[in-house]
Amino acid sequence: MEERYDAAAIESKWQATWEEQRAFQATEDAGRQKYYLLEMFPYPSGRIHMGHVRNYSIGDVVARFKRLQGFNVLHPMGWDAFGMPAENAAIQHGTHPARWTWENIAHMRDQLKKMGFSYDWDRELATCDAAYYKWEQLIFLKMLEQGLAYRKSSFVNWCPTCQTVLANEQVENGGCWRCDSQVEQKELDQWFFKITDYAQELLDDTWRLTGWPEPVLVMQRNWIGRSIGCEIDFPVADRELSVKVFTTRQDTLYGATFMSLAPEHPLALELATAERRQEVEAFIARVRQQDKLRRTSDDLVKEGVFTGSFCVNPVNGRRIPVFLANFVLMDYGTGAVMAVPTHDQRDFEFARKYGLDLVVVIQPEGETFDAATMTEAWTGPGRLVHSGPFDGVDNEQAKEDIALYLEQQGVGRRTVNFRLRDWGVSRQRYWGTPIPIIYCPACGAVPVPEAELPVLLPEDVEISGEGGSPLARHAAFLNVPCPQCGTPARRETDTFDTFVESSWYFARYACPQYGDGPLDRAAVDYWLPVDQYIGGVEHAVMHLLYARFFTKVLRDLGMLGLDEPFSNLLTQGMVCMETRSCPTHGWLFPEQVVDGQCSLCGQPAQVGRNEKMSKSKKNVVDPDQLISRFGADTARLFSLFAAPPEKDLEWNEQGVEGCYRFLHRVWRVVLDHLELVGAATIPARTEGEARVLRRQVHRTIKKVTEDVDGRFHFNTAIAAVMELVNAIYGFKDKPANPGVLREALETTVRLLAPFVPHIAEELWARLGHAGGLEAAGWPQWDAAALVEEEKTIVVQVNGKVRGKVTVVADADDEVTRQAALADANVARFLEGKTVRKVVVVPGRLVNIVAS
Ligand code: OW5
Ligand code: ZN
Repeated sequence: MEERYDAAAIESKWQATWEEQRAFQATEDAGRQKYYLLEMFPYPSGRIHMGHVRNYSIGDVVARFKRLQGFNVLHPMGWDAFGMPAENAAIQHGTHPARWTWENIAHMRDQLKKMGFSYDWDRELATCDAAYYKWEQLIFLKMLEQGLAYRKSSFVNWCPTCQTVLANEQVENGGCWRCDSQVEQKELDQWFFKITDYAQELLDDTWRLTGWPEPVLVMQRNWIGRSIGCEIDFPVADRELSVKVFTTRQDTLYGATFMSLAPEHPLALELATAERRQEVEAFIARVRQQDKLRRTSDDLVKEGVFTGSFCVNPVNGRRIPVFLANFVLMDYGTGAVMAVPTHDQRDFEFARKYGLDLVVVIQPEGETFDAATMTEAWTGPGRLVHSGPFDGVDNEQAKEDIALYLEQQGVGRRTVNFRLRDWGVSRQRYWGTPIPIIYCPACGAVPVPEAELPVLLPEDVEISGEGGSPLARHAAFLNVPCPQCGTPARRETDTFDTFVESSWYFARYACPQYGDGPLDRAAVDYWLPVDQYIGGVEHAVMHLLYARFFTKVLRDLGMLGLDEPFSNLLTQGMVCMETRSCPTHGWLFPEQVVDGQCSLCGQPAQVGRNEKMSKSKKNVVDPDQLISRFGADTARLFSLFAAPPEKDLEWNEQGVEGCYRFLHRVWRVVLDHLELVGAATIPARTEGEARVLRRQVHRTIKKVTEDVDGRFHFNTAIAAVMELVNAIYGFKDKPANPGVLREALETTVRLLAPFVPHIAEELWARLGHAGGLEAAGWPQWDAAALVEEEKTIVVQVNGKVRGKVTVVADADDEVTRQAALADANVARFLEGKTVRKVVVVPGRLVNIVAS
């Protein structure tokens, strides 16, 4: 009786074996070449989703492939365990964030184990574990010592009803996500990391990250946003005061017709004249309520108020009115903008609204703008007009010339500016790493002494989502003596942004249990950098930039010896699926669609676009279902085969079934021939069909090796193995060639090992190998087997033999014809003649008719 492919049995058997053997445990070994493969660690949200399955299947192929190639592979997994979802769950369902998180971790760990991913579970870490965040607190203290962490006042979203700070994602259309009250801006002291100190290095090093996708590098460069600009002093008319503006468009200086200040600008009230003061104060109060993100968005309604004061343009003496404007923020440049409505869209809208002057100072080639009839600002290139001595100069050149002129006149200076802001790391949340600071009425902000770390996050708190942080109501946590003077003091109740944890976890995996500091130099020196990092493209900027920043900081603190954390980066696309909906019942789950109809009412179900999987659109597939129906190997194979990693992956049922059927075919072809192949060995010489199969075996090894190694063309690699399996099925002369057949079957199994490790191990064992696939290593192709047989072809010119050429045995007519015409001897007999006809007798003869 034929034994069927039983994925569940095979998978649990091999998972148990790997666990028992600690098969993926990594240890430093100076004698072996290391390979550190890392996938972005998950938030323990509850259950794994298809995005995880894809990310971790891709990673596991690389880890297993490198292991088979003999590398000492580090492949760890852990949990990005702090963050808002745990608190939201607590608010909505009353479960404690800690319990919610640890239960989710336990469940997701099981799910990952069921997928057969080859992690070194001994190195597992969770960022909510004090054994991890203790060291993060220490790093913070060291940064503080170096001036890389500092405190400054900054604005947060505040819900007056819930009496709590809201994260940007908790603000929906300007309202609180929970109670819909109008969100206000509240000024709080917060901690910042000085990432701007590293802006230039972070930018420069992007040019050395040759293993990163270009689009990610471009996004990072734009985010850092280096520009050359000018600081220009505008004297206030009739006063002993001046306003410093920052601009990157000094070429438009002659077109400045008013000035816009951030309402938070320190001179805002100073410049308000007596009769305008009331209005100015009201405006400032109103803008404070507006959310900062919205204030910079394009569709914001531009609003302002005239202060009553004027400034003087230092290059042409023009008196320009000074406004406060809602779209100007204090954190960009100097908080004061010289407004050039003809060449800046926001200034244009503002000028039209308040009836302010417009002067065109840049004219593009072939156009003549008239300020009166312009409908939008011109932000493109052109030559200067109405610009005194600079008329006619190309505007890019004018940026240089005017900067120089301002410096010579002593009214301005050239500046290098970055769009990048310092990283605000304070979060007014409970479920995070406590910031190790104590506020003393006498000494101010005092760092917690190192010996007192960790500052433990207390767990006996009640989370309601109202009334501010639960830490502020926890007396035992809050009230402590000042470490410097002993007076009663209060702990910082803010916690770190969770991106702080993910900025260094990759280094901690080198020494997850190390107890003498954040990092064990010997271990990190051996394992780092990460050779290959894999994750979603949504982390192209923040996470990947913060991790690069931390690497440089840890280097400068002497904890690491490298400049960049990730040598190679692979960013994966989304997992998508068609949406389906019913006119009456809205979105439908896939299983609610039966024969194209809504199973609730029978109306035809409409097929929508392929979109990112989401609960709300019901276009989701649960990995657990997939595993229980088909097994982990099929789930893995489908996520690798359906699309190249960087592309979006479109879910389709047929694709999954196709993968499942393929594994059945592999199973059957091996089992059916176990007896025949016995202990046969590969013969030294093969002929005919056997030789052709052997050639395909070795071609496939070569193709899969090259496709997988650094190129991640898993789909084409798998397709090549599928073709090989077809060829084995089609190989007729099996009884006479057991050795060739054995080689073909074994190669199939070995090549599939990184993709579908369970079935591969099982079949390898069935083929009589006791040692497991890793011991066998990655197959090598035999160059001799790749060589195609050659044939000698006789070439006749007008019926007489004039030459002989050698071509591969299965060369087609065109190749043979070209080879014949190219032969030197033949060419001699064709000199001065015209070729009328070429007859090819495949494998034997070419006859050229010429006259
Ligand atoms: C998945 C990747 C993601 C990341 C990794 C972990 C998702 C790709 C896009 N802890 C941080 C994190 O991102 C990483 C730190 C290093 C900062 C989906 C998503 C998707 C989403 C949902 C669903 C299906 C598919 C189902 C929704 C229904 C729920 C019931 N992506 N593709 N498909 N952690 O846990 O989010 O970028 O590399 O793996 O992801 S994470
Ligand atoms: Zn004190």
